[in-house]
Amino acid sequence: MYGNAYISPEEAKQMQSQQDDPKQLALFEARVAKGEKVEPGDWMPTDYRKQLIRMIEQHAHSEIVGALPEGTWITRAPNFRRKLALIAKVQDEIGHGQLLYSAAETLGKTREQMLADLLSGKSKYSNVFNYPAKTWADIAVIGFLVDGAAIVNQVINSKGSYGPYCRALERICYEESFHLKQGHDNFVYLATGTPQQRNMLQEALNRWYRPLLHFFGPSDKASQHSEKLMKWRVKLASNDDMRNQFLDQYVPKILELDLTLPDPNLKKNDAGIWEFSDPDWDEFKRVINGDGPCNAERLAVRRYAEEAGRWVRNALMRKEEKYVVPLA
Ligand code: BYC
Repeated sequence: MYGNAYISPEEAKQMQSQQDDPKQLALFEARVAKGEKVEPGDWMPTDYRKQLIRMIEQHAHSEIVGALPEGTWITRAPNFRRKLALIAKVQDEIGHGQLLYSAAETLGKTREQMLADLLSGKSKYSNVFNYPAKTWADIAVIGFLVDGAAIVNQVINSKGSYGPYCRALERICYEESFHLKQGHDNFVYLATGTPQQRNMLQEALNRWYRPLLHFFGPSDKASQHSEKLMKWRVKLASNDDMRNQFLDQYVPKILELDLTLPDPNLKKNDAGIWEFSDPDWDEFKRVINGDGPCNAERLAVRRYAEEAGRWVRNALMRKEEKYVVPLA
């Protein structure tokens, strides 16, 4: 998938020393404009490399932190079938993290450094995973709507210019489509269940509405990176366009189940654009900068996992150790 194209941080620095050559930049931009894929050994502007590391790394962190709210429900799933599906989904999310860390490593940042930056709070991860999954209905909302939102974003990003990220995303999207099916099944089951199940789902939906609007990032006017990322075809749709696409696909599916969304101003205007009340962008900023309801808890669990898994990594990294041949 990555063509064994691991680039060390030193190699990446050397490649960056040529960044200011305007001829190289013009050639690069012409290639990207034609829709060609950029591969790890190719010349790329320093900022392209930096932006991709930032974005892919944040995405990888989102997958492994994103497994936590659902992971806590594995032991409490309402039946064996739901438990099996949830175990498989959580395992997939961790696998997505692996794929994405590998894709980011092709740009010259080591996995150890990425994880250190996650644990120190330097790197961000998706806002949505800093909220609690209070009831089983939150698992239905995550599986249907968070995964639905992720698919909108990832299908678009998978057509982008950086080969290793796109290839990782293509595979991730296949798996996400199964997640969406199980989330939809769970969501519809609760929506058509007892009044208690419906209430539980409605309450979860009310809790997730704003974080879901935040998921696609700040409005286009406030987005810092979109302009450059779109010029370099890393992003092929703006934050507002992706948010609109998501609302277009999912609001009708929610309303047809006689559920409501907690915003009286949510409506599609004559131009086909969804309008909504201010989703509290201050809350978004607080949450992505470490001050959401579960940020401290999520990082504490990751720190514990890092510590508890250290002996395994050490054992695997001892090159001089002879392999033990299994008896079977
Ligand atoms: N959360 O200039 P902007 C999953 C930050 S996992 C946190 O618009 P950009 C799943 C942004 O980083 C799928 N931070 O940024 C897993 C920037 O801060 P910095 C997760 C956010 O990059 C397990 C600042 O705000 N998906 O589905 O042009 C179980 C300004 O933003 C967020 C991805 O990671 C946010 N939501 O566009 C279940 C998708 N939004 O870095 C499910 C990959 C913005 O300057 N990422 N920020 O400090 C992207 O597509 C883009 O990065 C975004 C933002 C559209 C999210």
